[in-house]
Amino acid sequence: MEGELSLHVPAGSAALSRSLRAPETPAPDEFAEAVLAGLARRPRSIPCRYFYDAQGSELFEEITKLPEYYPTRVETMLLEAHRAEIAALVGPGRILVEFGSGSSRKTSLLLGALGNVPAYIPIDIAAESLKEAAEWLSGRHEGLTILPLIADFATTRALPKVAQRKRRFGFFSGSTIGNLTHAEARAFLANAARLLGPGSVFLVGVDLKKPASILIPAYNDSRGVTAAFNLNLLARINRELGGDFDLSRFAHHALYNDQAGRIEMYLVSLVHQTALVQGREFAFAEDERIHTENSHKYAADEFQALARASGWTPVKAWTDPANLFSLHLLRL
Ligand code: AVJ
Repeated sequence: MEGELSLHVPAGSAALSRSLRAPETPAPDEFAEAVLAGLARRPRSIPCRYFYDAQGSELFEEITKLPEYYPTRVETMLLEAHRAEIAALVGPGRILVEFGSGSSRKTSLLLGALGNVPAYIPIDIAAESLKEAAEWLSGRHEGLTILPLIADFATTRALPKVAQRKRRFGFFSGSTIGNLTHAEARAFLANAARLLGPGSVFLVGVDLKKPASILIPAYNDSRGVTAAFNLNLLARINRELGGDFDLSRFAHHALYNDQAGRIEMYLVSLVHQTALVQGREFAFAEDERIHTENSHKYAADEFQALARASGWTPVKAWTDPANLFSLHLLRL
């Protein structure tokens, strides 16, 4: 396979390797290019993966603890309730590959139930989170081989060589798939199928469609943590790209787009103003907005149709009694 990473870990050893940086990993100035291009286009938009610098990752962890933000809590509850059944369906001895692993807190539940896991490969763009997560996990799962991969999960084209020795079990939690459009989600699932390979299984956490009266508060919480998370994108531009955004003159805005079945987040300019980024000036009209995130919601059968269209066969789905969140087990 071309562009394949090779890494050798002695069989059966307790190894916490250094993170591997995938060849596809965005270069540091990719952030600058994405911001400059995003602010120049109409409508303005910046990809949501840039939320996750060290401070953004911390703010996201805070979001997951908010009373209004049900996804993390409900998904964790579903994993706790069904992990034994999931483990039985997945079977022992598979290498666990996690896409957009973040803090890996939910993974620990799966690892406990799975028992024999030859290696765990967390893939995330946030190098700091990966490091912290690997340390936290290695303290809880003695002898587990952890091979962190710093990469954008959406563009990862190869796994470390060691991952090809055993069958794979993919895990994509938190409804991160919701950040992708339907077309992108299909492409991602098809790429994951190629990456994980024949005989693999895939567990995907997907946020369900529900009334906007529940969705909106989840993305516009009363403590303003989601607002701080969104605004941190401008703070990050100021820190890393010599920006001079006045954060007090932008507001967080979240809406539910019923037609598209998704939450959309924006940063809205409260006044007519200009901002500098790497010496380039951008003018904002009052009420002009920067699109910063989509978070698509799927009915369970909608997601299963998408999975089928990408080559996967749904095995089983689990939902909570209030129908807030779903876990889908797929096989190739
Ligand atoms: C991490 C993408 C799943 O869409 O719910 C939380 C990110 N944005 N609050 C989501 C997020 C605002 C979250 N995902």
